[in-house]
Amino acid sequence: MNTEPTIQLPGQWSTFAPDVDWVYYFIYWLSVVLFVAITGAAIYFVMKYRRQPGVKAEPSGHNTILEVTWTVTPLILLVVLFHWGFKGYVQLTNPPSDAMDIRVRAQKWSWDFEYPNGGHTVNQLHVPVNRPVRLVMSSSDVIHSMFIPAFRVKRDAVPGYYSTLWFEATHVGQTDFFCTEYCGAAETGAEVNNGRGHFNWAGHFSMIGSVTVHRGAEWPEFLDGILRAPSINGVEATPAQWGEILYRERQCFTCHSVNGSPMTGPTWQHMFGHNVDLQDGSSAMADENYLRRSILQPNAQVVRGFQPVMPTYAGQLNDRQIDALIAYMRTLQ
Ligand code: HEC
Ligand SMILES: [Cu+2]
Repeated sequence: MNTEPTIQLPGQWSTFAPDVDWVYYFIYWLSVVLFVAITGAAIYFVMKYRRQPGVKAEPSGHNTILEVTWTVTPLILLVVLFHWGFKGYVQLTNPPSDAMDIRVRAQKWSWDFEYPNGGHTVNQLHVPVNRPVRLVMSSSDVIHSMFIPAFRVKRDAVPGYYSTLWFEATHVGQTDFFCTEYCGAAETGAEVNNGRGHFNWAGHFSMIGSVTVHRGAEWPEFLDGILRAPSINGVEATPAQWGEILYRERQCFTCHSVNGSPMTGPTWQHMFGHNVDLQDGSSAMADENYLRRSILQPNAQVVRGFQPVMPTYAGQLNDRQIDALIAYMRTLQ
């Protein structure tokens, strides 16, 4: 297996990659040979049978051997290709029964991954090496599509339907995944930095992320880590520091600024401890209970002047993470 990229294909990082590449190169070289042979024959015949004085054009009649050959040869090639393709398709769609499940939720414009212990990551998929993993995917709005080139796998995430995708990574390291279904874009109203540049648009192009393949021994440590406060220079982060990390990791920044400018959602600056005007004409005090409810049931109390477009984080953020986010909001006075 070649884990380095070639001119045509990315490195081979999963058990599928060698087979997929074999079929790919077979079709590629078959096309090259047929292109040269057919174009060559066409040029040769154009020269050989060009109009010549004194020679009358006449059909040459049947040539049974020739006709059988050009019918049977492609037939055999196509049957072989179908056989390989179908075998590969069956493998790709049937995960082994001991595969580890990761729940994938796609939405405009991010990916949420939920691991067996209930921990989450956003736009960063983590998997262990040499172990079959099954992604159980859904979408909460439009059709998205998960494509991991180095694993040679791709499948749509469809609203109202679970689709699955499985692979077994064979190489430790970090690679990219993409959304390969154009899923729209919108102006965010303010400049945001998503770590790959400054934008005042969010959209399909923001649905790019990384896949980290961990050594088997590091995997339990990774699972543990997503439930705990991260450490900064070896010291466990304070709740407010953790909240700031979650603000970025969980993509709150795509709709909420911390500098006073309204975006798709209200700014978090001067929010904690102030009165908030609500859509229904009433107002509420932005205390811990109000903020917690805004995160878990965003449509229960909608802030005046904003659309009810915030997704719920119920089941995605645990209590300690919500506490950390509130602690961070509290510092933004
Ligand atoms: C898709 C855009 C979007 C994302 C992503 C988003 N929000 Fe919101 N949020 C909104 C909008 C719009 C509102 C105002 C309407 C409402 O109250 O539902 C809002 C309101 C809020 C409020 C109440 C604000 C106020 O001034 O009263 C809080 C708290 C909040 N969001 C927290 C979060 C947290 C925490 C995250 C990340 C984990 C997050 N939001 C991610 C769009 C978003
Ligand atoms: Cu998408």
